[in-house]
Amino acid sequence: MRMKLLGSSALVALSLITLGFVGCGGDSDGAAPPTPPPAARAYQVARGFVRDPEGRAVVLRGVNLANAHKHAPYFGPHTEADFARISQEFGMNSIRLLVEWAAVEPQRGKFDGAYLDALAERVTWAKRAGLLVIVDMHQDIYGEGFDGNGAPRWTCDKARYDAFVPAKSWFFSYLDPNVIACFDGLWTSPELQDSYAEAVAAVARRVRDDEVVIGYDVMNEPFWGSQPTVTFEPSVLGPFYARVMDRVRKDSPSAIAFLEPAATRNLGLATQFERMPVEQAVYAPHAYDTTAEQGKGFSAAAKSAYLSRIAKYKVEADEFGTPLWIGEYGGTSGSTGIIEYLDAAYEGAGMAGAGSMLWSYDFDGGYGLVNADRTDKPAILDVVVRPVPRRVAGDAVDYAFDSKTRVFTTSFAPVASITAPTELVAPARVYPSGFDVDCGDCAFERDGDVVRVTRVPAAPRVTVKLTPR
Ligand code: 9MR
Repeated sequence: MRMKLLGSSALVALSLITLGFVGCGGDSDGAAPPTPPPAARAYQVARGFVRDPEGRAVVLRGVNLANAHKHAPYFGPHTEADFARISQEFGMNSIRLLVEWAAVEPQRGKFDGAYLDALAERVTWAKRAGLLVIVDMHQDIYGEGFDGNGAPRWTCDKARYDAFVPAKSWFFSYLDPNVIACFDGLWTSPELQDSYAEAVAAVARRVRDDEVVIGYDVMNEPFWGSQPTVTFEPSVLGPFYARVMDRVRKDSPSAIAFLEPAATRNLGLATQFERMPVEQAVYAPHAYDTTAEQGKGFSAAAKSAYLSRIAKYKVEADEFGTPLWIGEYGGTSGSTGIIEYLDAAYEGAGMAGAGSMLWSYDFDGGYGLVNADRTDKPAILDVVVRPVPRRVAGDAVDYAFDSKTRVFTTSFAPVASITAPTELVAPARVYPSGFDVDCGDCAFERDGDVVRVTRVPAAPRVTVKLTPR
């Protein structure tokens, strides 16, 4: 296998760190239905943010749902009540909903209608809970042939699966030559890429709802196979993203493309993208500290480098002219420094005005937000459940929370033509005795956990501050 990467020690360090993604594809399901008319209530990308139909900047704060979706039967124990909890109790407005290619298209060219129905049911739960959905075409270690997830087995040679030797830590398995060969199969086969695109389009046809499913994270943590890392993004991954989104938009014209850089970016290497390869895109890297991802905890010394990483993501997003959305951040609940780590993730996202999605809303002793026995992890919830400026009638939004004083501030440049109110959510977990609102010479209304700023002064920047009672 050609491995024109970065030298083998860098490669080992690289693969050391998590971040995988999906695999290859199959046939289409025949003629696609006619393209639906443009949506009346579509979300779209403008001036550095995802915008709601009223033009407000939407800060997508939410959870990944869920690790439990990776393997058959492709759904976890979550019920509609869990979806409601994300919104009502955690004060979040969105989920990154994990979908597996193998679940959509277990046999080449045959889509699993029962799976798609069950997926659509979850989208209905999200809608009733007031959550926006970003469909995440997930993968780890290419696919099911390698005891990973994502691609169905039919997308690569059985001999490759048979010859695979799992590594001790799952993410090292990316270095297995058989895994690399299957990724190469996808990156070099237009037919397989078309199959992938058809599978995502099959999902889009079943769940399209412009008020809820706002877009597609086309591939989780794209791995480069044996493609040179310096050209993989612009020459291979970008055209792949364009191919998939062109196909998806035939069925769902308003779908936003949430585009991840290559997994090398998540490991700290520079992105080689100079622009996003499709219109209406959101830049969607992940924010893991590589030491923490190896189970070695998060130290105070690591914080500034971690914040710099997120600040650099913001610079990249600005250069691309796209919003920034951190599709995954998180850590295992028992690990050293986990509270500081999650706090830093919020701080970094807030400085960048970015959306961010916790990995993950599972019930387990690891990254899961809740224990396996369904009891809460109070210290984790205390740092994950935070106020958020969920819809903002303006530009250049940022936000911050001081965990000692519990003072929350958000500021933005108001845009007079956006007439819908700015909405902040201040969950009761953060302010059990209530909170005061200070926004200078503005007018606001309160509705439980929600503050609606209905009028702001004619100033270049407005700051809203919440203080605990
Ligand atoms: O937390 C997940 C772990 O339990 C799984 O064994 C592993 C392989 O499927 O995936 C972990 O989740 C990762 C996600 O799929 C991709 N980004 C990093 C996540 C945390 O390591």
